[in-house]
Amino acid sequence: MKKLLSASLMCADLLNLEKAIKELEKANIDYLHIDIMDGSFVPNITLGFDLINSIKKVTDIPLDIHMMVYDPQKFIERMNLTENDIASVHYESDIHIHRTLEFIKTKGCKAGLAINPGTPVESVKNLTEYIDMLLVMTVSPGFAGQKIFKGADKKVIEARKLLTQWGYADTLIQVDGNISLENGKKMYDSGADIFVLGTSSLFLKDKSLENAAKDFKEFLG
Ligand code: S6P
Ligand code: MG
Repeated sequence: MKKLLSASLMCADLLNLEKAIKELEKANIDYLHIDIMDGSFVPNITLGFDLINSIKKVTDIPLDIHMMVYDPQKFIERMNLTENDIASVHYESDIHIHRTLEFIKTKGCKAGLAINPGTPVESVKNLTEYIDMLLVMTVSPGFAGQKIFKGADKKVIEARKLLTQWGYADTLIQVDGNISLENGKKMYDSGADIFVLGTSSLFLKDKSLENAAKDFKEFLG
């Protein structure tokens, strides 16, 4: 399994975002995770899609955009994305999800498909050809600081098993929500490759971003 770290920017000091991004560069973070919400698909609003274009101007760290919105295509149309960026949309948010995934590919970036805790892994079977990454939500999306759902590790094990069985062993698995050191290790051992780090392990009061990222990687073994 890969060991890629994606820093959840909604958990950063938003009043000093550029400073946080520079620290994340020093911490060798692999992706910047940007949560886009619409107050409807999830009951919250966080970062806006215009912010994406501003962030692109100050860093080369690839972006990992997690769209928690209905009708995601209309937002993606307005983003400037490049080869190494990932744009993920929720299976539950779009009745034309296949068309949207194909559209993401026309932007030249990678496509991710996110599933809520209640959505079975089996649901994505017909879409595997269109995705580079499966985002297994380990909490119900919308808020930072929640508790991981029971059975998240079993779901990641199942996702890894089914993707391999379907001929997509190389599809990356991302986990998002309450990825603490202990939960991260459990998810890594279950088959996850990309870890979204927020208040549970990266943005901590008593540790620098650099040390927190280093400790997380070491803990995975
Ligand atoms: C929540 C969002 C996430 C959070 C992240 C926070 O809906 O998709 O990306 O920002 O999960 O991490 P933590 O460690 O506070 O749960
Ligand atoms: Mg997220």
